[in-house]
Amino acid sequence: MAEVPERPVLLTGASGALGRVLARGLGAAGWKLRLTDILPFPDELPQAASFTQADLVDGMAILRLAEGCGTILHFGGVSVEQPFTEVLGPNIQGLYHVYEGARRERARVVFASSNHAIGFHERSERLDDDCQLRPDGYYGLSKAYGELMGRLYWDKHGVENVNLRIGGCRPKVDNARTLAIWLSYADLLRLVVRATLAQAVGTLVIWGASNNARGFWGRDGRAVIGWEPEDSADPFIPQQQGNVSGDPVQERYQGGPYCAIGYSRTEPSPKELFPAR
Ligand code: 15L
Repeated sequence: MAEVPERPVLLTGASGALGRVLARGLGAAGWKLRLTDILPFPDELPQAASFTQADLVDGMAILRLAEGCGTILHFGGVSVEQPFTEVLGPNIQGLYHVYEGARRERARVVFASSNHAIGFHERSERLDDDCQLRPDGYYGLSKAYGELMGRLYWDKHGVENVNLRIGGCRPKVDNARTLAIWLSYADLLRLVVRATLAQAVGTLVIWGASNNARGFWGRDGRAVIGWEPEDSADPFIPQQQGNVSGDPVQERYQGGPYCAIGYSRTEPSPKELFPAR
């Protein structure tokens, strides 16, 4: 029989696309799940699961939900680029509530970080887990903050955490950029299982991408948890390689469309570069 965590697992963002994949997969494996989201849970509840509708900004609610849990899978919060004021509550304050819950319960945090924490690296670069954080918007900034929160809580309180820098986790490879960043649902599920069950993890960053030949990312902490992706975007190369945006900012950077949102940099003119001439 598949291994099951000793203590219950809290899953935030349970009603979101990835939360639903995890609730279904982990529920089917017999995990004792405490699901939560600001929105109602749209699916049938797995057998050993409960659901509580709650806002991440409500600290008391999150601390109560974390009581007795051994792991918090933090997939909740704003999941796309939004104005700063929209991101602030769920992704910054909410993250603090999650980490405080983990500290009190001696629980591990598995955090859904994102490629948008490093989105302003150029596509020609191959990045390792210790590359500079280069967020491509307020959403990406909140994910970078989340990774740093993990660093702080490990160093100061010994709270273990695994930060999954997820690429594009969706059912299908939908364009040329996704050929590099695709993470299949099945690879995500196996990744979260290993991040939860692995013995000692400290604080880790793992690139959340399947085995894609066109990938941007290299070394990370996957060996510590014993995970390797099994799927690949490669079969979709012929169909998707020409499916590009035509926007130079999007195509230049790893974060793609997020980099172009509100982008106001202009290339310096020769006069600005060489004012003396
Ligand atoms: C993300 O972080 C988002 O949550 C997801 O909706 C996609 O936009 C993905 O990044 C991506 O970069 O394609």
